[in-house]
Amino acid sequence: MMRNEKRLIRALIVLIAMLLILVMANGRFEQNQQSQMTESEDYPFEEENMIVVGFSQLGTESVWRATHTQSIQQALSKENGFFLQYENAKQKQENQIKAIRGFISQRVDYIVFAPLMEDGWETVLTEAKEAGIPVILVDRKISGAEDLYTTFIGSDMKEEGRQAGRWLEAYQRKRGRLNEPLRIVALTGTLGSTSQIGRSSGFYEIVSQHDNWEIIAQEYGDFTVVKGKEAMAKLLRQNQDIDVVVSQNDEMTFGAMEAIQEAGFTTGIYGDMILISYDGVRDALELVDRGKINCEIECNPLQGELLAEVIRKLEAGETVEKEYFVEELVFTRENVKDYLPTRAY
Ligand code: GYE
Repeated sequence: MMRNEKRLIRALIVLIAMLLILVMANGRFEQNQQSQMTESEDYPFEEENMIVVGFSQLGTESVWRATHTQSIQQALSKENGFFLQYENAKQKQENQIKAIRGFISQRVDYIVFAPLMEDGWETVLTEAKEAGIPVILVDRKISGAEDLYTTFIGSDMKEEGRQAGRWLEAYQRKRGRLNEPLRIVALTGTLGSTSQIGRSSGFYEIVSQHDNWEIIAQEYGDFTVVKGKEAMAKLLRQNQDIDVVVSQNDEMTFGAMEAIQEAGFTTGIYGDMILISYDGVRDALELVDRGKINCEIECNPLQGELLAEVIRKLEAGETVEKEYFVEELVFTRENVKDYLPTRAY
């Protein structure tokens, strides 16, 4: 072989070796990059030192619920220092239990949850307690041991029920009919939920103070339009001599109004039946303004800010109250115009 050829081959070998080194080095760099990425995707909160919150919402049955979820998501945002994991239980207790177990195994800093009904949480909340994870109840409460949760943030449901009764009293008094007989039907929410239990007992408390008032029938409408309509239609099939309909949320009220209309009756100020509803979402407030719903007992879903504040207090080692109630109003045709233009939901 000529000397020049030998040189050329040697140069080629060196060149190939250099290329190989470069390719391998690049491969390693990319691998490194990728593993860094998956690490930060799996554990962004650890890296950025955020407060990790697992939130088990009970479902998406109403505008109230959607607003409640949104309020919590907005307040517990990344910008505010939270890493929020949201789970929707779709109205099934077993899904909520599963979600809470998931949060426990992930060792989140806090568990926030809106219990579908009051009973049946002892086992899973004891597990959370044993894992040392504070539980914050929002919207609805649980029955039994109070040491299974740190604090509650939501509405005073029993007071909401009383408000409905008190409004009815005032309305009848104003019309000079306080002593006339009143035949009342109730559309109630999810059986065994704090909103159903509290609103019923608060309202019945006032009803029982009037011998001339009678709750002639009650049906569960599960807080949805469809069930509310079904329940009202059933009540109307049984008895059409109804003076007052009390419906425990706006969705059931919308459904009930359809059933009432289909049966040939009207509601509201000039209607055949007095209609009282709970929540006070914008569409319902519009119906108050039009005189079709007599009274809306507000239930305030904007609980996110208060929740964030309470968690920050706990983070700072401060003691917190056992329950926090949000502020709520009563809307009638007299005051609703002041609130309608700014109603965000
Ligand atoms: O009134 C209803 C929702 O628990 C206060 O649940 C809540 C109730 C609310 O489905 O619209």
